[in-house]
Amino acid sequence: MGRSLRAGIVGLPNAGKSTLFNALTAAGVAAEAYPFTTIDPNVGIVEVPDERLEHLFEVLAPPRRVPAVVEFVDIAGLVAGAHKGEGLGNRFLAHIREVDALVHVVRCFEDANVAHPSSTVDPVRDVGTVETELLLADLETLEKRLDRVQRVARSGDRTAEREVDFLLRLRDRLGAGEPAAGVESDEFESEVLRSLFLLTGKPVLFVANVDESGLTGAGPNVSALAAAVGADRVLVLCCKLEAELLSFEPEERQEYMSAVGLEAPGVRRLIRASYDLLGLISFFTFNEKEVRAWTLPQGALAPQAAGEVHTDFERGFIRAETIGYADFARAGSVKAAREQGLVRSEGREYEVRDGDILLFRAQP
Ligand SMILES: Nc1nc2c(ncn2[C@@H]2O[C@H](COP(=O)(O)OP(=O)(O)O)[C@@H](O)[C@H]2O)c(=O)[nH]1
Ligand SMILES: [Mg+2]
Repeated sequence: MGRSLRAGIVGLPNAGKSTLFNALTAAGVAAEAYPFTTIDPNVGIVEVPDERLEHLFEVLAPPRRVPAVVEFVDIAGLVAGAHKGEGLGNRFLAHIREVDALVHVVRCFEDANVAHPSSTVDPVRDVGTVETELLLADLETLEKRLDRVQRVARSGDRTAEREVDFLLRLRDRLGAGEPAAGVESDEFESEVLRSLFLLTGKPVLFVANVDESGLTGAGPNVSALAAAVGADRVLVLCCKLEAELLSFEPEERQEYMSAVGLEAPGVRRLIRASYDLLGLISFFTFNEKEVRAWTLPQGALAPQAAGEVHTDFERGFIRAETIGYADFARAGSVKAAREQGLVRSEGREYEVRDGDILLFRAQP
């Protein structure tokens, strides 16, 4: 139940990973509401900012509000040669396997006082260095599996033969520098892919870590990065500024952000971008104790939403009383929504929409 999204922050040394991690996690959350999360200094639990939840909290007024959270992991130790155990090597790779998505911090800021592992600032080269390590680690994983499955296939095992075909196709793809993510695969192949836990199979959001001056206009470093990985996967942030913002009072913070041309704190933009990248939506529940936001993949059906809340709810799912968020906001209360016929009864096949408020009816 209620598993949160886990994002791993990766990048070369001195790219600004820990600075970003500190900025993200400084606000802190009440951990007792999230018993399923890990206790580890490199793991930070960050609330998903959501105005809809705040509005529901105000209107329904239960004792507490429980936002959805994202876990960010500061994954240090990536250097050229990591796949061979250089730097923190294997430990680093093991950490990456455990996350759902990667936030890849790329150094775009110039600062003579901060050493760069390759002396010069060159975001495209740096991205290449990191991606090569991930590809090489995946190729090793593939070789090991191939070795094993090929032996089985030689005995005429049809399933193993199918797997070998797919593994060879994957190996060609990775060998050509393409990530495992996006490979065409049927149902059987997708299952094989999942079982491999490949590092290049994860969605990646790039954070272009710029100077303060780089926030308003895209400098040559950001343009080059955007051209290399696709502009829609690049979020421009000044990690140092984000960390500094936290020391300000709220009003001062707003003033400072306007002065440097920031609409919202980077934390907010980063979480929003992660949700979009991963195709995640939110739904809400409430009772006399709390109003709560939950995370679901787009396309998930009502019983899966119920299962997030309580495993028993998924098994015993009958139907969910559902109010669209916009309907609720217009009606102003659950009672009014009911009177206006805006509370729908949805069954097992209902695809949950972003912002839905769900009341589950389950067999006890
Ligand atoms: N000038 C400047 N320095 C930064 C920025 N982000 C991080 N730094 C500095 O770069 C150094 C390395 O940052 P850190 O977050 O520890 O990098 P990590 O090795 O990727 O975790 C620190 O001294 C930071 O203060 C930035 O946006 N601008
Ligand atoms: Mg660090």
